[in-house]
Amino acid sequence: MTDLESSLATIMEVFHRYAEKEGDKHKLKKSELKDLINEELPALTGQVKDQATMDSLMESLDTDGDSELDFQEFMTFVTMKSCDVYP
Ligand SMILES: [Ca+2]
Repeated sequence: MTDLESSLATIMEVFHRYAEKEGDKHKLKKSELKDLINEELPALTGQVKDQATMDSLMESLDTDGDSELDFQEFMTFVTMKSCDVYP
């Protein structure tokens, strides 16, 4: 695999590792997203402790309003974070 292909596979693997913890295995609920951020993106985001921050992040990413993030919605977050690193 190329670097980009293996990177995409890694993103998908991390998404599923957290998504399958509770409930729908193909979607991240807010608590799973919080764990993913705190455990996998500590340098980029810092620890998210504040519930209001999580609530507004979830609200902005959850475009279909089902209170969970599917892979496509999660990728929006990855894109936002990538733009923070490489504006
Ligand atoms: Ca959703």
